Amino acid sequence: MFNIPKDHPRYHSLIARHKLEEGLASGITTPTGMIAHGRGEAFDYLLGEQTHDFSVRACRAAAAEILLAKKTVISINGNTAVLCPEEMIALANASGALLEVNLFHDSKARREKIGEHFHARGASILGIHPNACIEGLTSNRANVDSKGIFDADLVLVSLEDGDRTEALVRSGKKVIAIDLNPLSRTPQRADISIIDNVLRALPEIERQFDLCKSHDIACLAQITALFDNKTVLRDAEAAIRSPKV
Ligand code: PTJ
Repeated sequence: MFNIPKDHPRYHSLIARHKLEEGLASGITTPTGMIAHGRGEAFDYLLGEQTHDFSVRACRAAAAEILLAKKTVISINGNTAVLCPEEMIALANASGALLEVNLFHDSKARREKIGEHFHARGASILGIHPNACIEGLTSNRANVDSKGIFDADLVLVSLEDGDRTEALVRSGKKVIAIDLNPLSRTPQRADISIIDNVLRALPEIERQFDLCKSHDIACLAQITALFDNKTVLRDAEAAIRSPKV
Protein backbone atom coordinates (compact mmCIF):
# COMPACT_ATOMS: atom_id res chain seq x y z
CA MET A 1 0.00 0.00 0.00
CA PHE A 2 2.65 2.52 1.08
CA ASN A 3 6.15 2.27 -0.37
CA ILE A 4 8.01 1.67 2.90
CA PRO A 5 10.32 -1.35 3.29
CA LYS A 6 9.07 -3.67 6.05
CA ASP A 7 12.56 -3.87 7.57
CA HIS A 8 12.77 -0.11 8.02
CA PRO A 9 13.43 0.51 11.75
CA ARG A 10 10.62 3.10 11.88
CA TYR A 11 8.21 1.11 9.66
CA HIS A 12 5.16 1.30 11.97
CA SER A 13 5.69 4.94 12.73
CA LEU A 14 5.99 5.83 9.02
CA ILE A 15 2.88 3.82 8.12
CA ALA A 16 0.93 5.67 10.82
CA ARG A 17 2.10 9.02 9.40
CA HIS A 18 0.99 8.01 5.91
CA LYS A 19 -2.41 6.90 7.17
CA LEU A 20 -2.89 10.31 8.77
CA GLU A 21 -1.71 12.02 5.59
CA GLU A 22 -4.38 10.08 3.67
CA GLY A 23 -6.95 10.85 6.37
CA LEU A 24 -6.19 14.54 6.02
CA ALA A 25 -6.50 14.38 2.22
CA SER A 26 -9.86 12.59 2.42
CA GLY A 27 -11.23 15.02 5.01
CA ILE A 28 -11.50 12.47 7.84
CA THR A 29 -8.61 13.77 9.92
CA THR A 30 -8.46 17.39 10.99
CA PRO A 31 -5.19 19.34 10.35
CA THR A 32 -4.60 19.73 14.09
CA GLY A 33 -4.77 15.93 14.33
CA MET A 34 -1.28 15.93 12.79
CA ILE A 35 0.01 18.09 15.64
CA ALA A 36 -1.68 15.86 18.21
CA HIS A 37 -0.05 12.84 16.59
CA GLY A 38 3.38 14.49 16.67
CA ARG A 39 3.02 15.09 20.39
CA GLY A 40 2.04 11.45 20.87
CA GLU A 41 5.05 10.26 18.84
CA ALA A 42 7.42 12.15 21.14
CA PHE A 43 5.98 10.42 24.23
CA ASP A 44 5.99 7.06 22.45
CA TYR A 45 9.67 7.53 21.57
CA LEU A 46 10.48 8.10 25.25
CA LEU A 47 8.47 5.00 26.15
CA GLY A 48 10.60 2.97 23.74
CA GLU A 49 7.56 2.43 21.47
CA GLN A 50 6.56 -0.55 23.57
CA THR A 51 3.76 -1.63 25.89
CA HIS A 52 4.83 -1.35 29.52
CA ASP A 53 3.52 -3.24 32.52
CA PHE A 54 1.47 -0.18 33.63
CA SER A 55 -0.37 -0.35 30.29
CA VAL A 56 -1.02 -4.10 30.57
CA ARG A 57 -2.44 -3.57 34.10
CA ALA A 58 -4.75 -0.84 32.84
CA CYS A 59 -5.83 -2.92 29.82
CA ARG A 60 -6.72 -5.77 32.18
CA ALA A 61 -8.83 -3.46 34.36
CA ALA A 62 -10.42 -2.01 31.20
CA ALA A 63 -11.36 -5.49 30.00
CA ALA A 64 -12.89 -6.32 33.39
CA GLU A 65 -14.88 -3.03 33.35
CA ILE A 66 -16.19 -3.80 29.85
CA LEU A 67 -17.35 -7.22 31.05
CA LEU A 68 -19.09 -5.60 34.05
CA ALA A 69 -20.65 -2.71 32.10
CA LYS A 70 -24.20 -2.65 30.74
CA LYS A 71 -23.27 -0.62 27.69
CA THR A 72 -19.75 0.24 26.51
CA VAL A 73 -19.12 2.71 23.69
CA ILE A 74 -15.79 3.11 21.89
CA SER A 75 -15.47 6.72 20.79
CA ILE A 76 -13.92 7.42 17.37
CA ASN A 77 -12.26 10.67 16.30
CA GLY A 78 -10.54 11.76 13.09
CA ASN A 79 -7.16 10.32 14.12
CA THR A 80 -8.31 6.94 15.40
CA ALA A 81 -10.66 6.54 12.41
CA VAL A 82 -7.67 6.28 10.07
CA LEU A 83 -5.01 4.91 12.46
CA CYS A 84 -6.86 1.91 13.83
CA PRO A 85 -10.36 1.26 12.40
CA GLU A 86 -9.74 -2.50 12.21
CA GLU A 87 -8.52 -2.63 15.82
CA MET A 88 -11.58 -0.72 17.06
CA ILE A 89 -13.96 -2.92 15.05
CA ALA A 90 -12.21 -6.07 16.32
CA LEU A 91 -12.56 -4.96 19.95
CA ALA A 92 -16.20 -3.98 19.40
CA ASN A 93 -16.97 -7.34 17.80
CA ALA A 94 -15.17 -9.32 20.51
CA SER A 95 -16.68 -7.41 23.44
CA GLY A 96 -20.11 -6.29 22.22
CA ALA A 97 -19.15 -2.63 22.63
CA LEU A 98 -20.72 -0.06 20.30
CA LEU A 99 -18.76 2.35 18.10
CA GLU A 100 -19.63 6.06 17.95
CA VAL A 101 -18.02 8.96 16.11
CA ASN A 102 -17.46 12.03 18.27
CA LEU A 103 -15.48 14.97 16.93
CA PHE A 104 -13.89 18.03 18.49
CA HIS A 105 -13.68 19.85 15.14
CA ASP A 106 -17.14 18.64 14.27
CA SER A 107 -18.86 18.75 10.89
CA LYS A 108 -21.62 16.70 9.28
CA ALA A 109 -19.30 16.00 6.32
CA ARG A 110 -16.54 14.56 8.55
CA ARG A 111 -19.01 12.44 10.53
CA GLU A 112 -20.47 11.02 7.31
CA LYS A 113 -17.02 10.30 5.84
CA ILE A 114 -16.03 8.43 9.00
CA GLY A 115 -19.33 6.52 8.84
CA GLU A 116 -18.52 5.46 5.25
CA HIS A 117 -14.95 4.57 6.22
CA PHE A 118 -16.27 2.11 8.83
CA HIS A 119 -19.12 0.91 6.62
CA ALA A 120 -16.53 -0.07 3.98
CA ARG A 121 -14.94 -2.28 6.66
CA GLY A 122 -18.26 -3.96 7.52
CA ALA A 123 -19.08 -1.97 10.65
CA SER A 124 -21.87 0.47 11.37
CA ILE A 125 -21.28 3.29 13.83
CA LEU A 126 -23.41 5.63 15.89
CA GLY A 127 -23.10 9.41 16.12
CA ILE A 128 -23.55 10.26 12.44
CA HIS A 129 -26.70 12.18 13.42
CA PRO A 130 -26.20 13.19 17.06
CA ASN A 131 -29.49 13.72 18.87
CA ALA A 132 -28.52 14.12 22.54
CA CYS A 133 -26.24 16.30 24.58
CA ILE A 134 -23.74 15.74 27.42
CA GLU A 135 -24.42 18.43 30.02
CA GLY A 136 -21.78 20.88 31.14
CA LEU A 137 -19.64 20.57 28.03
CA THR A 138 -19.37 23.58 25.72
CA SER A 139 -17.36 21.93 22.90
CA ASN A 140 -18.81 19.99 19.96
CA ARG A 141 -17.95 16.79 21.79
CA ALA A 142 -21.15 17.35 23.81
CA ASN A 143 -23.19 16.19 20.78
CA VAL A 144 -23.79 12.47 21.13
CA ASP A 145 -26.13 9.66 20.12
CA SER A 146 -29.02 8.90 22.48
CA LYS A 147 -28.52 5.17 21.85
CA GLY A 148 -24.74 5.39 22.28
CA ILE A 149 -22.55 7.54 24.53
CA PHE A 150 -25.58 9.27 26.09
CA ASP A 151 -26.93 5.96 27.33
CA ALA A 152 -23.59 4.24 28.06
CA ASP A 153 -22.24 3.49 31.51
CA LEU A 154 -18.68 3.03 30.16
CA VAL A 155 -16.93 5.04 27.44
CA LEU A 156 -13.53 4.34 25.91
CA VAL A 157 -11.87 7.50 24.62
CA SER A 158 -8.51 7.96 22.92
CA LEU A 159 -6.49 11.04 21.88
CA GLU A 160 -8.93 13.26 23.72
CA ASP A 161 -9.25 16.61 25.34
CA GLY A 162 -9.77 16.60 29.09
CA ASP A 163 -13.06 18.54 29.05
CA ARG A 164 -15.17 15.68 27.78
CA THR A 165 -13.58 13.15 30.12
CA GLU A 166 -14.44 15.45 33.03
CA ALA A 167 -18.02 15.91 31.75
CA LEU A 168 -18.51 12.18 31.21
CA VAL A 169 -17.20 11.37 34.70
CA ARG A 170 -19.47 14.11 36.18
CA SER A 171 -22.46 12.54 34.42
CA GLY A 172 -21.80 9.28 36.26
CA LYS A 173 -20.13 7.32 33.47
CA LYS A 174 -16.87 5.43 33.81
CA VAL A 175 -14.13 6.45 31.40
CA ILE A 176 -11.26 4.42 29.99
CA ALA A 177 -8.69 6.70 28.33
CA ILE A 178 -5.89 5.78 25.94
CA ASP A 179 -3.30 8.54 25.86
CA LEU A 180 0.48 8.51 25.56
CA ASN A 181 0.85 11.53 27.83
CA PRO A 182 0.25 10.69 31.51
CA LEU A 183 0.31 14.39 32.40
CA SER A 184 -2.59 15.24 30.10
CA ARG A 185 -5.92 16.09 31.77
CA THR A 186 -7.68 13.16 30.06
CA PRO A 187 -5.71 10.36 31.78
CA GLN A 188 -5.58 12.43 34.98
CA ARG A 189 -9.40 12.49 35.11
CA ALA A 190 -10.24 9.06 33.67
CA ASP A 191 -11.04 6.03 35.83
CA ILE A 192 -8.66 3.81 33.89
CA SER A 193 -5.75 5.35 31.95
CA ILE A 194 -3.90 3.30 29.40
CA ILE A 195 -0.61 5.09 28.76
CA ASP A 196 0.27 3.54 25.44
CA ASN A 197 -0.07 3.98 21.71
CA VAL A 198 -3.69 3.40 20.69
CA LEU A 199 -2.38 1.01 18.01
CA ARG A 200 -0.89 -1.29 20.67
CA ALA A 201 -3.46 -0.63 23.40
CA LEU A 202 -6.59 -1.77 21.55
CA PRO A 203 -5.26 -5.28 20.70
CA GLU A 204 -3.98 -5.57 24.30
CA ILE A 205 -7.46 -4.77 25.68
CA GLU A 206 -8.87 -7.41 23.34
CA ARG A 207 -6.25 -9.93 24.53
CA GLN A 208 -7.12 -9.17 28.17
CA PHE A 209 -10.84 -9.41 27.36
CA ASP A 210 -10.23 -12.92 26.06
CA LEU A 211 -8.38 -13.85 29.27
CA CYS A 212 -11.04 -12.31 31.54
CA LYS A 213 -14.24 -13.40 29.83
CA SER A 214 -14.44 -16.72 31.71
CA HIS A 215 -14.10 -14.97 35.11
CA ASP A 216 -17.16 -14.66 37.35
CA ILE A 217 -18.48 -11.26 38.47
CA ALA A 218 -16.72 -11.42 41.86
CA CYS A 219 -13.37 -12.00 40.20
CA LEU A 220 -13.95 -9.17 37.68
CA ALA A 221 -15.00 -6.84 40.51
CA GLN A 222 -11.82 -7.73 42.38
CA ILE A 223 -9.68 -6.87 39.33
CA THR A 224 -11.27 -3.42 39.10
CA ALA A 225 -11.16 -2.85 42.88
CA LEU A 226 -7.44 -3.63 43.05
CA PHE A 227 -6.63 -1.41 40.10
CA ASP A 228 -4.94 1.85 41.10
CA ASN A 229 -4.92 4.52 38.40
CA LYS A 230 -2.66 6.88 40.36
CA THR A 231 0.08 4.23 40.41
CA VAL A 232 -0.29 3.74 36.65
CA LEU A 233 0.16 7.49 36.06
CA ARG A 234 3.12 7.64 38.44
CA ASP A 235 4.83 4.60 36.84
CA ALA A 236 4.26 5.96 33.34
CA GLU A 237 5.71 9.35 34.22
CA ALA A 238 8.73 7.66 35.80
CA ALA A 239 9.29 5.60 32.61
CA ILE A 240 9.13 8.75 30.47
CA ARG A 241 11.50 10.64 32.76
CA SER A 242 14.08 7.80 32.62
CA PRO A 243 13.84 6.68 28.99
CA LYS A 244 15.78 3.62 27.92
CA VAL A 245 16.42 4.89 24.39
O1 PTJ B 1 -10.90 14.45 15.05
P1 PTJ B 1 -11.24 15.45 16.10
O2 PTJ B 1 -11.88 16.70 15.51
O3 PTJ B 1 -12.11 14.88 17.18
O4 PTJ B 1 -9.87 15.94 16.78
C1 PTJ B 1 -8.97 14.98 17.31
C2 PTJ B 1 -7.76 15.63 17.98
C3 PTJ B 1 -6.74 14.50 18.24
C4 PTJ B 1 -7.15 16.66 17.03
C5 PTJ B 1 -8.19 16.30 19.31
O5 PTJ B 1 -8.81 15.38 20.14
C6 PTJ B 1 -7.03 16.96 20.01
O6 PTJ B 1 -6.70 18.12 19.78
O7 PTJ B 1 -6.39 16.18 20.91
P2 PTJ B 1 -5.23 16.74 21.89
O8 PTJ B 1 -5.84 17.65 22.90
O9 PTJ B 1 -4.07 17.23 21.08
O10 PTJ B 1 -4.81 15.42 22.65
C7 PTJ B 1 -4.27 14.33 21.99
C8 PTJ B 1 -3.56 13.46 23.03
O11 PTJ B 1 -3.37 12.18 22.45
C9 PTJ B 1 -2.18 13.99 23.44
O12 PTJ B 1 -2.02 13.85 24.84
C10 PTJ B 1 -1.19 13.05 22.69
O13 PTJ B 1 -0.01 12.84 23.43
C11 PTJ B 1 -2.01 11.76 22.61
N1 PTJ B 1 -1.69 10.92 21.45
C12 PTJ B 1 -1.31 11.30 20.21
N2 PTJ B 1 -1.15 10.24 19.41
C13 PTJ B 1 -1.45 9.14 20.14
C14 PTJ B 1 -1.81 9.58 21.45
N3 PTJ B 1 -2.16 8.72 22.42
C15 PTJ B 1 -2.20 7.39 22.09
N4 PTJ B 1 -1.87 6.92 20.87
C16 PTJ B 1 -1.50 7.75 19.86
N5 PTJ B 1 -1.20 7.25 18.66
